[in-house]
Amino acid sequence: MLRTSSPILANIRAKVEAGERLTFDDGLLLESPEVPLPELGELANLVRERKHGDAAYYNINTHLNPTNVCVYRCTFCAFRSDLREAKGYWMNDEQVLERGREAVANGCTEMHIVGGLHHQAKYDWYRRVVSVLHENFPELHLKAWTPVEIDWFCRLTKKPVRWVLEDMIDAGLGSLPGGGAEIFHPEVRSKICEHKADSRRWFETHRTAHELGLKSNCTMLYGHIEQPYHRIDHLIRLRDLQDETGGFQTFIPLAFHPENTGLAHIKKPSGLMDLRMMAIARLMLDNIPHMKAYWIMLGIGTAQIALSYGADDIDGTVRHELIYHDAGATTPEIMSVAELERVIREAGREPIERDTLYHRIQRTADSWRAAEPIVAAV
Ligand code: V47
Ligand code: SF4
Repeated sequence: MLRTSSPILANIRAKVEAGERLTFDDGLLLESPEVPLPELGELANLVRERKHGDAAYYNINTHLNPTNVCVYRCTFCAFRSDLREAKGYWMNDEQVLERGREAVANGCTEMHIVGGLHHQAKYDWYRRVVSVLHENFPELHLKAWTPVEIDWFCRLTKKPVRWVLEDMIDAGLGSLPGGGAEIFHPEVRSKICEHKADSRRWFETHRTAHELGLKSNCTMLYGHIEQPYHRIDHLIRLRDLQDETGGFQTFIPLAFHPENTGLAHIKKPSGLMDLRMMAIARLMLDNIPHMKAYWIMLGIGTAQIALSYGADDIDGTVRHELIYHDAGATTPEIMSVAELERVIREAGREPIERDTLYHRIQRTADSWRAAEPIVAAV
């Protein structure tokens, strides 16, 4: 039973307590500024604790952005570079391998690989990023490529999505990250990332990945030009695919960071909006097991509070993050395991190290192994 009870939420509260699904209109109501944030948080926390108790998951991970040169010009992106700009880079095999060595030496279980679509890179170069890492560091899970990249690989190879995914799995791909989703509604997508893979393609890629046995994540980029109904539409599209395939593991709400982007005139979303988005996502996405409070993007303080507003995961130690730091994030570039665990405990939760596919990790002094799967209560 919940402590607070404003009349505006009475109907939704009854549904959440009974474990019933919320509708599009319920979502719009949750978006209303009249809904008190603490009560929204309390409802989301009810769902979060039902599924995960006090557990808060993290992993030991690193990022690799093999190039920042990109043919596209998404207005929200501070990471991309033109071909001839000084900040542009393009890694060779040795540089990629060096990142693999560093990851393994630091106990990483996961490498998150995404980047630009380089004008001159052939498909084989993208494939080699994965195969070189997998051949040399088979224990490292490679969570790589968004549907935007998979769509680009389809153009380069003139092959369908299924072929590209199968070929990447053959090279060592372990799962798909959640990026490239932005806002699915065409009223927004056509303004912020007109030319890259559209929502139909995004869903085709994740559906096909799930059919091939891959797990994946999903995201939503909020706090720019979108309206509340675009966000609820976005969440419901994700929920619909999850009903079909069950392949999403984690949803990550991504707060827009305006610095150095084409939308620099827009103010960064407040911490209050971040908490509201997390709570609404937890309530709407009843069939996605995990909600991630990505500390790099939220800041450590907001990520801690988010662990009581629906989130059960805080991402990982992270190293070499560029997308948010190029766009003005002031968070550290890395957190030690001790610090991550301290941050989680301080928020009143119990830290649990997981691998990418949500198995508990057991460590000895110099090795680790994936133990039993983590199962969310329905
Ligand atoms: O698709 C780009 C977003 C995404 C900005 O799967 C921006 O575990 C805010 O998807 N301000 C990439 N957001 C990051 C991503 C992600 C992050 C952490 C974990 C996982 C996971 C996935 O970042 C892009 C885009 O939506 N983005 N630029 C910006 N200026
Ligand atoms: Fe390129 Fe991705 Fe940036 Fe868009 S978000 S410009 S596709 S790197």
